[in-house]
Amino acid sequence: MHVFLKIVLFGLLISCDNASAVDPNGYLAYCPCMGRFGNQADHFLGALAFAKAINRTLILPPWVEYRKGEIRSTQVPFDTYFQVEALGEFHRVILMSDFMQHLAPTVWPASKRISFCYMERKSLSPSKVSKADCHAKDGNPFGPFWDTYNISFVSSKFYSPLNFDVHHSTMASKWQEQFPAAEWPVIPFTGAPASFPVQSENRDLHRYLRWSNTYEEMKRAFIKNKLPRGAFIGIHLRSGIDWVRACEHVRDSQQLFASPQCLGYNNERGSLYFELCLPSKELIIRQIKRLIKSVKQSNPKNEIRSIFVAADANHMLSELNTALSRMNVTVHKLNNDVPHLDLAILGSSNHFIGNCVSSFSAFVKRERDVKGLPSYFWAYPKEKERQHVRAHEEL
Ligand code: GFB
Repeated sequence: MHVFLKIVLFGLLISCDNASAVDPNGYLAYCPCMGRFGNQADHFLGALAFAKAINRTLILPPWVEYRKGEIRSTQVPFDTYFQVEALGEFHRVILMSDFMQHLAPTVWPASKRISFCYMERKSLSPSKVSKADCHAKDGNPFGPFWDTYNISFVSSKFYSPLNFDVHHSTMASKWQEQFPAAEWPVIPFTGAPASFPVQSENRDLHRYLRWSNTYEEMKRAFIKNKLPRGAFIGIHLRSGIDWVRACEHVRDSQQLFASPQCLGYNNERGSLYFELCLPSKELIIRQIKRLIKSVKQSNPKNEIRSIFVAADANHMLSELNTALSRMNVTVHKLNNDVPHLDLAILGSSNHFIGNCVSSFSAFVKRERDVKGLPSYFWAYPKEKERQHVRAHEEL
């Protein structure tokens, strides 16, 4: 018992020490200030790759969320949704709250907080006359984000012409030469040090994004208790008014948001078309029926028994129930709007059909790719006129 206690105490000492051990290679912080979850997740993978390349510990930012009726963003701790330990398999990381509580007082005192941006950013308040600055806390979510940890900046640093593409140049060593850790122990970026959509080289880092125990358990309970036994298809429907407006840009673009995930980063697998962004209800039903039939043929022992629908606006429950009742397939959704639980369930379905343009769908596709699970996109590949007519006859 005595020896056992000693071992436990020693273990505790080591873990306390690790929490407060300073990384001599420095730290990287950033505000996930662009877009909602899907965009932020794309950026996160880029930031993780960048932190690894310049050999700095990545400070895990909270996720920035926007609640209806609230003017300031809400910051949700990183580990609410994802395990910190799993990321540690790839690179050194620390929760922002831990860093601010245990390390910032010595590593990053208030008088040394200098924000980083590519070039001068204009202030949102025109009356504010100041020298060139990042204005890192101007506006929402910028101000609320740094305020969450009582961070203010005393000045700014512009890093132009450096960039974050560490895969195609000697960019990482340029960052290290220009901003050595001894002089710059923390580099806090005004926005994410990453591109959107995620660079193809960084997609695979998704394997280190593992759901927190809470979400893992909620997902398991839903699949076990709410869905009938047997295989299910997860589908993502994106049709809210913001999306309808965004899809108008299809006309004059080669790519939109996450579309490289199906079209290829250089359009090597096709060019953009409207249905890829906003598929019709008929197309959605047709594609689901086709998948159910094909699974029945290829895997008769594990037929599709249900559909799980995740949607931002219209879940099409009645249309889908009517269309699929003869096939003995039931249709389900969450009772409440819980986007991350939707994502976790979609990530575990036997088959997944997502929206190629949406970064919310892209999150699911990446998770499934690293797990080796099959995914498809609405209206992809493009239906040829002839197939279209034949499919109509089948309905
Ligand atoms: O995740 P996200 O960046 O994906 O933003 P897109 C869409 C947000 O809508 C999600 C909600 O973060 C969710 O809050 N949402 C979308 C959903 N689909 C679902 C769903 O199936 N279930 C639930 N519960 N919520 C882009 C934005 O969205 O849309 C761009 O990122 C821009 O910045 C554009 O605003 C119009 O890539 O789909």
